[in-house]
Amino acid sequence: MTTQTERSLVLVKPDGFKRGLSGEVLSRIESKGYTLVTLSIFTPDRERLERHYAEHQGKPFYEPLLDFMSSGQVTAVVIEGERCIEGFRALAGATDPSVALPGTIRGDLGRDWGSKVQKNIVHGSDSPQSSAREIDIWFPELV
Ligand code: IDP
Ligand code: MG
Repeated sequence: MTTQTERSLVLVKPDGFKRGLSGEVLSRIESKGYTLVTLSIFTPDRERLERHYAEHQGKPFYEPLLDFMSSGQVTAVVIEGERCIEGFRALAGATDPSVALPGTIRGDLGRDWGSKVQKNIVHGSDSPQSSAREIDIWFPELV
């Protein structure tokens, strides 16, 4: 089977950044064999987050999610490698950190903190379409 090189948008969310886990996340990405294309650290504004999370608008966790994601700095990264979209989702683990398997980023490093939004350390694009859309939002200069 031949596959094309892909790119994925990875975010170390404010919970992960505050806990000093950016390096751990980047280390797992590099240890897996994916390449770092570009990286930026900043506090995202709501306009960018509304675009990024448009699919979740109207859900009960939408406002808490935007509040959480705009609460501090994130490490935004574009990674590259064959099937890295699927591969990083596997590294990240399930959305809910309480059930994410040990060995995954969310399973090893995340937990429930009793908040309205799941604070789960990382974001990763879920499809080539999402990746293209999200890289345009976070790194328009790359597109
Ligand atoms: P994903 O990050 O695993 O792709 P999505 O369903 O795209 O998960 O949700 C985006 C983010 O919204 C999650 O990473 C998590 O922070 C939060 N979230 C998703 N579902 C829930 C929920 O049912 N309760 C609280 N927060 C949620
Ligand atoms: Mg998602």
